[in-house]
Order: sequence, then structure tokens, then C-alpha cells
Amino acid sequence: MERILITGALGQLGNAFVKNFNKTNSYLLATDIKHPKKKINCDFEILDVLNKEKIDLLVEKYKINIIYHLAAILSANGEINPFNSWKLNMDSFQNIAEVSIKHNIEKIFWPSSIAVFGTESKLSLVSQNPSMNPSTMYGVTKLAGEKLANYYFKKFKLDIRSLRYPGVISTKTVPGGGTTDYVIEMINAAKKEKNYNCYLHKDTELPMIYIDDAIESAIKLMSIERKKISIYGSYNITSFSISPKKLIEEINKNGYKIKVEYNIDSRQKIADSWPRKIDDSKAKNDWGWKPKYGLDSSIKKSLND
Ligand code: AKB
Repeated sequence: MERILITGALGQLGNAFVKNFNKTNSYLLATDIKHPKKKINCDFEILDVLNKEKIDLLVEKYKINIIYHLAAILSANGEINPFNSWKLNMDSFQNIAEVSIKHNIEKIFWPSSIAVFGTESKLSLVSQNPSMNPSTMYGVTKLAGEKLANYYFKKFKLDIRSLRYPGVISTKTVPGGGTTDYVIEMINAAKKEKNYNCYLHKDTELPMIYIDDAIESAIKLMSIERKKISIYGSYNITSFSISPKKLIEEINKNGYKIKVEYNIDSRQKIADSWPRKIDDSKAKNDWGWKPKYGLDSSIKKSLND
């Protein structure tokens, strides 16, 4: 039986993973650094991912065999205190890896990000393995994590599986401190009939994925035989690309009338170092990745969620 521990369970991805596993027969232990505001339907423990002893204790106590390690500081927030961002993202990764090796954890899911790319990565369509020089500390930690995943698999047979998520669109649980957050903020503003102040230029195109596809893709990757995995770091995945201008058109097409002003800030520089489109053919060929939601359906669904 799968006995799953999730870190960062109250975050954007964590929340959706919890909902997903609640519909299955798997045992689930949700953990986060703060208490949930609403009741969640599984066991819950407070966990600071920098506390290796507590991770060890929980894995032992709840007989965990699978971990979804989601706690992280995102791109824009990471730039406020890059040293802190390195510490949280990397030390937690190392803690999870060390405890997992000790307790023979079968599989780990750990999200990487399009933040691993940089301006040298041929951003009009980034391949699986281009030249990578991330512009943010978040990107540096994600790239370092990918390299560690590869190393630990070769050295200890530790099975860490990973996806390079583009911007994840979910309007129920919103992320915090990302560069792609404007999509969610603008959709939520439209729903509340409010104006929106956009921090990216109207033509900045970035790749996105709807939350259900983000969860489905991870579950699929975690379910396949290890021998099907040819990428030992992290797989490129994407659904569609969108710019603020295009998003306004989509929102208005659905019967809303959003008024947007532009107030470009430091996140523009981050977005300019990220892909406009991604080649995810490796994920498609290796394990049959296929998004259910495209541009139209993702925006429509988010407006109705
Ligand atoms: C962010 O904007 O930082 C994240 C990401 C693309 O990893 N959404």
C-alpha cells in the first residue's frame, strides 16, 4: 500500500495533491509549516522541512514509503533573500534525500521548474537539455536539485522523479511569490469585477499548465516503471503559452470585461529569461504525457472554478 507524505501540503500544488490522494486508497500524511485554516481530510503534522530529525521521525512513525516534496520558495520571493532561498530549497532537498535513503523510500516526486533555463537556452522553443544558466536563485536551486536527483539515483538508486513545471494555473489555491502568478491574479480580478495592475509587459509569452494536468502528469510519472524514464534530472512539460494581452482577450471572450493597467516591475527581467515555448516530446514519448486542457479550456475552467 502507498503511504504518502507531502511537504508544503497547504501550498498551490500541495492542496491539489491532497485532494487527489483523498480520492484514492493511499494513506496520506499532509505536512506544512503552518496549521491548515480549513479542515483537511487526512492526517496532518506541522513540519519545517529544515528539521531533518522531524522528517525522520514522521517517516518512521507513519511508515511512509512515498514522498512528494513540494515545499519551496518561488522565483520572485526568492530574490528578496537569495541566501535564505538557497537554504530552504536545497537543505530541505538534502534532508528528504538523506531520510529517504535511510528508510528505503520507494519513490520521491520533486517539482522542478522552467526557471532552470536562462537567456542562453534558445527561449523561443527550449529543448530538454539546452545550455542552462538560471537568472534567479530559485532557478539555481531547481537546477542543482535536478543534478542531485541524477547523482543520488546513480549513487544510491534513490528514485526521485521530476517535472519542470511551467506556470501552474489554479484559482482556488493561489501560489505566492512566483513570476507566472499574474495569470491567476488577473482571472481572480475578472471574477470579482476588479481592475488589474499587471507587472509583466503585455506581449510577454510564458508556458502554462492547468492545475489538473499538473497533478495528473505527476501521478502518471510516479506510476510508470523506472526503466521507462530516460531523463534522470527532470522532464520538460507544457500545455500552452500565453501573454497578458492574450489572456485579456480570453477573459473577455468568456463574457467578462477586465480593465488592465501595466506597472512593470522586477519580475519582467525574470520572465525575459524564461522560455516562450517548451519542447516536451521526451515526456510524450517516454510515458505518454498529454495535457487534457488547452488554452481555451484552462481559462474557461479557471473562470468557473
Ligand atoms: C514561478 O513563477 O516562480 C513558478 C514557476 C514557473 O516555477 N510558478
